[in-house]
Amino acid sequence: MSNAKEIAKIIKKSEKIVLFHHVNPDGDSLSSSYGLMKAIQAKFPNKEVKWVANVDYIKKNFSFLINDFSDVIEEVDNSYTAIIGDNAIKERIYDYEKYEKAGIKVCFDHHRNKIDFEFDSYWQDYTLGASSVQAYDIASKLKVPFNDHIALSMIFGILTDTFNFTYSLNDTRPVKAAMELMKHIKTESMDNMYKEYRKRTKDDVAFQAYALSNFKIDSGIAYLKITDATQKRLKLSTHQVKRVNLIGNIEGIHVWIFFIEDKKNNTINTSMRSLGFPVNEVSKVFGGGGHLRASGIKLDRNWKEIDKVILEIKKQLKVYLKAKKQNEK
Ligand SMILES: [Mn+2]
Repeated sequence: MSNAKEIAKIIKKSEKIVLFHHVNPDGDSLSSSYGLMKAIQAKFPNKEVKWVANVDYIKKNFSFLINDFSDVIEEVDNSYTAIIGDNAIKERIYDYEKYEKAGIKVCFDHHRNKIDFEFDSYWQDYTLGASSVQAYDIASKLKVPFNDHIALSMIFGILTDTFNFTYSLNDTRPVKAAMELMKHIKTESMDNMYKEYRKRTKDDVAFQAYALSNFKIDSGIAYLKITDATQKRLKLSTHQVKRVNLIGNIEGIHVWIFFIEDKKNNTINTSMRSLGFPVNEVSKVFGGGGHLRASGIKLDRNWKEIDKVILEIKKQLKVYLKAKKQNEK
């Protein structure tokens, strides 16, 4: 198993480096790719440090943070060292065909899944709330001269993946990394980032109203089915409706789920959250993955499939609650 020091060493030795993000990048994926790229560039201005990126997607969703795409490249060959963070699944790399061509392959990730592609260096730490903390560790091993933009680009993933530290619980590492980065961030930049990131459209609010009035409760499980027709009616994309925590943390509820129909890909995308019940164990049964308290599955597009998931949760929840009760005695 690799670590920040080893990855920093590889970066030092490489003259050409290319960063990758995962499919549909979130804040953590962007901090682990774009943020780390900016950090490496600042430290090594003579190295060629590039990015493979889904420009349209990022422009559409993260223009408040990223609007310079001059480092995006279309071709990768074996003269490059490729780095992917926040993901160790081949299928989820944007895009794996290019990653595969690199001469040296580096991966750092905070998911529980085992890596499923060839690599030269792999650092997995699933106890961390965000891969951006790993990216920060690598950058600090390299003694990067942080500035406002680099620090903001790296803290973004820490704040979003830990939900402002509520998911990282008493782990001091995300807080420490954020503290160090924050020293370089201007108040206006932080303010603007939060304002933009938390912005809700009227359509978002309409969806929230829908979600809160239509979710179902069954034996300690709260869930909402979001059909393609509903998404069309509420003018939302499958990506925008991924706000499962809208129905989270309700008293007496152990698991909360969104079942989102994705007509284009012929799937029902399932997002599960919990307060400690290992939802990733349920995901595994259906070929999904993720974290203990946050996990997902891609089901076939047949609403009967969701009954199977609910049934499996009921089965596992019974065992979990029984064990928990015994522990409390
Ligand atoms: Mn992440």
